[in-house]
Amino acid sequence: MPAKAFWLLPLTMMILVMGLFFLRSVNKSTSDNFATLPAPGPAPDGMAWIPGGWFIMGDANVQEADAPPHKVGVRGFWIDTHEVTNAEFAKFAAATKYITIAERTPTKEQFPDVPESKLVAFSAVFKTCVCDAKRCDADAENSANRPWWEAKFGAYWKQPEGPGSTIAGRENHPVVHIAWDDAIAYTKWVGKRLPTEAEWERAARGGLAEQPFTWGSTPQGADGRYFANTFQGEFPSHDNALDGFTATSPVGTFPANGYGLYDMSGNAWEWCHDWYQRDYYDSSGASKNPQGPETGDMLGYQPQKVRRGGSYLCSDDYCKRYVPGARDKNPTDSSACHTGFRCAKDAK
Ligand SMILES: [Ca+2]
Ligand SMILES: [Ca+2]
Repeated sequence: MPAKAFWLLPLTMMILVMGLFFLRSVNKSTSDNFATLPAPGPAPDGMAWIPGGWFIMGDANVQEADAPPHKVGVRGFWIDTHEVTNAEFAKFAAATKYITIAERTPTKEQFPDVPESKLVAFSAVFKTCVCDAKRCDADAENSANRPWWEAKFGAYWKQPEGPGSTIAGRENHPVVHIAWDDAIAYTKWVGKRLPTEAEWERAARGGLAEQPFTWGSTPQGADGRYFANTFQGEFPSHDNALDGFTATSPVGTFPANGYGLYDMSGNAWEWCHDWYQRDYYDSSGASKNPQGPETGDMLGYQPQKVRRGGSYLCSDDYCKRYVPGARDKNPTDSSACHTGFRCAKDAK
């Protein structure tokens, strides 16, 4: 065989293989380019379009579980512009006669170590207390053991502070004392779903890249300006309420982020679809439309789901988790005075 012919076959093969790789990369970059997709139609009532695209998810400066920041892509989707309110949840409860987890007597399976006589319906209510929060945090085996939490009989969404309290006058505040299972029941009723953790963070960042806050880089309180309902002062002993609120605030009180969403920082924590694993980001890497791990880290006997955004109890001196990259978690049946949700919806 002539020398030229001898090289012709492998050369042709090499060109073919390179061509295939080139075509594959062109297809990949086209299909990954979610960002150019416009809203598929008029926004459903009370929702905003979050354009798909790649973004840097996570935060290296708050907790280990939020790091490392990594590249994630999500498809475009709809999300509620505000947290689900008491008025909205009341319609659902009236129409379906739904009883929230906080109203139900817990079972022996949920709390195997609690005597049956002490199993009563309850929810977690915050109480001001004088203690060293960081020291308490280090000593507590789990979040329920921290002294600023009280397992309060009779506390639920209609009685946020327990028996005798009411949501009258707070119809436009986020509904709280909502367990993950309750949020799912509501989303099904309204024909929506919970956002994934990646969708939630994409939405919270409001189109800003790698900024510490949902509104940019200006700290809370700079020049007396407050961008979210959080906790000022010394946690958990004294809330100065320089932002105007010691508990929940009406949704939409603070400025919207770049996508027109309110309270993505603070006010009420918001449940997400995903199971929570503390080290999930170590293994998840760059991914498209991540749905979270197969199950969650355990708290006692139960795996935990993700919640996001922080609440009116987040403070700079103890828990700065009102930033868009910070994560939190709780079991699906746990509820508290600072936890609610908002809904998402697929583009159809
Ligand atoms: Ca506040
Ligand atoms: Ca919120």
